[in-house]
Amino acid sequence: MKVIALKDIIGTERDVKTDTWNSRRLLVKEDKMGFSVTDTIIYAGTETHIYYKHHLEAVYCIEGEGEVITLKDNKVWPIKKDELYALDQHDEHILRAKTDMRMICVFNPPLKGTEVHDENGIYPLDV
Ligand code: 9YT
Repeated sequence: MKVIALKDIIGTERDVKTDTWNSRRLLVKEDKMGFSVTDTIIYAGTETHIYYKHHLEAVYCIEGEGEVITLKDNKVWPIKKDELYALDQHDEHILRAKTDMRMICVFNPPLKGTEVHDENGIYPLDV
C-alpha cells in the first residue's frame, strides 16, 4: 500500500491550476487504481463550464457552497459542504462557486494527471 500526503503534491506537476480551480491530484492513472482522486479548490465567485464527455465524476463537497447548473434542462442544483453530486450522465454543466469550495473528485477512467479543460469544458480521454 502507499500513503499520499497533500503537502507532498503541492508545487509538483500533480498540482494543476487554472483561473477558476486548483486540482491536487492525489491518485492518477499511473497509480493503477482504475480511478483518480483529486482534492480540488474551486475559487469563490467563479464559473466553470465542464463537460466530462469521456469520464464519470463524483464530487464530494467538504467545504463551502455553490451550485451546478445542468445545461440540458437549466436545472440549478445547490451544493454545500457534506453533499456529493454524481455526473452519471456525463452531464454538461456550469459549476458556480459562491464561496471557495473544497471538493474531493473521483474520476473513472482515471485522469492522467495534467489535464485542464479544453474550450468546450472537456478533458481528453487520455493525454
Ligand atoms: C468539480 C470539478 O470537476 N472541478 C474541476 C477540476 C476537476 N475536478 C479536477 O481536475 O480535479
